[in-house]
Amino acid sequence: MINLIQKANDNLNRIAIKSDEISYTYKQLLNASESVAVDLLGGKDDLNEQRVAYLVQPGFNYTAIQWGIWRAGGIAIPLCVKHPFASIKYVLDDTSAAMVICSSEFEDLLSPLKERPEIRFMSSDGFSSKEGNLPDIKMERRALILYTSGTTGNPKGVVTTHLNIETQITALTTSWEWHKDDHILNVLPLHHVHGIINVMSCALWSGACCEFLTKFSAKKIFNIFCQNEVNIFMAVPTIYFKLIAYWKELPIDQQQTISASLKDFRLMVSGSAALPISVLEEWKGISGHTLLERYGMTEMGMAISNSYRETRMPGHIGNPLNKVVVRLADEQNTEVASGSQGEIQVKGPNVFKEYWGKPEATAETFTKDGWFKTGDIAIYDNGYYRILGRNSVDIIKSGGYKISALEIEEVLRKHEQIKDCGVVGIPDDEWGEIIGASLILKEEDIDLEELNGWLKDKLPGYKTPRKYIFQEDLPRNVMGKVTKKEITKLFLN
Ligand code: MCA
Ligand code: AMP
Repeated sequence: MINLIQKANDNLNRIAIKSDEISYTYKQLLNASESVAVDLLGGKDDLNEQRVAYLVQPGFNYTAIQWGIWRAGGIAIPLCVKHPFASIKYVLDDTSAAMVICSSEFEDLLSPLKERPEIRFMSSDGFSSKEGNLPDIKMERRALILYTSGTTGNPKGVVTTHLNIETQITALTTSWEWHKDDHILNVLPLHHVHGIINVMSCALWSGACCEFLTKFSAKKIFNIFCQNEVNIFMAVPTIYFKLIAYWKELPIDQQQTISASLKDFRLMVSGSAALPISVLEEWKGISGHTLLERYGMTEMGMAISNSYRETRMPGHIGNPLNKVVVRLADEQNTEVASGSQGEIQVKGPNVFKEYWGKPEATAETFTKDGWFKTGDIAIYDNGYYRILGRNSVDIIKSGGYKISALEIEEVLRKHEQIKDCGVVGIPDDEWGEIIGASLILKEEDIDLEELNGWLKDKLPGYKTPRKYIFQEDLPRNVMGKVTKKEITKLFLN
């Protein structure tokens, strides 16, 4: 996102990134990303939207690589550091990645792919300092592909352009009044919009400091907060739940120290899943802050947000952000009457370009007159949007991750003892939903430990079912369609 990088020239000597207790300036970031770009180009003028995937922990190298890919004219594809080989291979195949950059800790994982002549493998530690001519990148060009689960089995690659990303960033930096003196702590994975755009890119756009913690730990987060440098925090509701649970177990003097540090924060945001009012209230008791809840999606960045300055309405997501147009529509894609519920549909330069290599899926997700159909159902209530649910039972939100029930079912059906299965989201205070699977077995018994072990190299941990039930047959309606709500009820009993 090319203006993001140009803006770094205004802040050369300021701290851009803090990772592993080392601080890096914007100048270091510009130099390192130039070296990456020159190496990626290898003498060419422009990568011309070649796909460059990278498997690197959040930190200075991660950012330098992302910027380097953009400066060389490539499309950046961040891979999830927790994904098993099968999920990574799927992304590399789907995007026909030309280059893969990885740090030494992931070399073994990727070694089966090294035989492939069409992929150039590079080490993230191997970029020596270089200068060179870099291409001029137009804002309409593709910049990023992020994978998201949908109502079809396999995840889809969401393509955003430099313009989309810039619009997504500036909507937030203006609304939430980001400035140079801000300092944010990132604890989120960097293969999703929440971490990449809302946290990292907004900070770097503003000349602020983005500090990274690679592995979630409530203790480490509070320790960092108590150093009184961080003044902005953004997380999914599960993380606030975990922080509250940890804080409650601490002795009173430590609780007081943490609460005193939190009171000095400028902004605390929650999103990626519905924020339970109980979590909002408990966090307010601990920190003195009413969490600012906002609503977004991989395909459009943030679309609707509570206000930074005005009242934040618990249980509501607020109003459309700058340049984002929102309507609520019925199943015929007609705008509903004021006060009625409908699907959130969105237009604006923040909305993605396409699903990579899937023109039909792209066409299906837009109305004929160009509204992006989110699948989320909402109502406009007392001057604020409020989410009521989704129009598909096959999407599960767990720990802020969007998960397709169908993708998990497809994998489970490949197990030799499983005849059929139905996967559902079970409401859960901590995770939002946890994944439950009803199994129809070919034989009488299955060893669940063995099953989870078998799943380990096929699905990431957060897509693995936490609860199982066994049925003779799946519940179906008169049309023969599996009734997922009946399965969910069985888990709740
Ligand atoms: C992990 N575990 C789970 C789940 N995930 N259990 C139940 N349900 C789950 N979903 C278990 C693991 O198996 C493990 O158990 C233990 O929890 C720790 O796992 P780990 O993966 O290490 O989890 P964690 O480190 O504790 O992380 C929890 C987390 C993480 C920090 C909340 O889930 C997370 O980073 N979530 C954020 C996702 C995100 O950024 N989403 C944004 C996408 P055991 O120890 O027994 O093995 S949405 C987006 O970008 C849009 C645009 C938006 O609106 O923001
Ligand atoms: P993702 O595809 O991972 O980007 O997830 C986007 C989805 O997360 C949206 O379609 C919503 O269902 C959900 N989501 C994001 N923010 C919120 C929120 N504040 N409240 C409820 N759901 C949310």
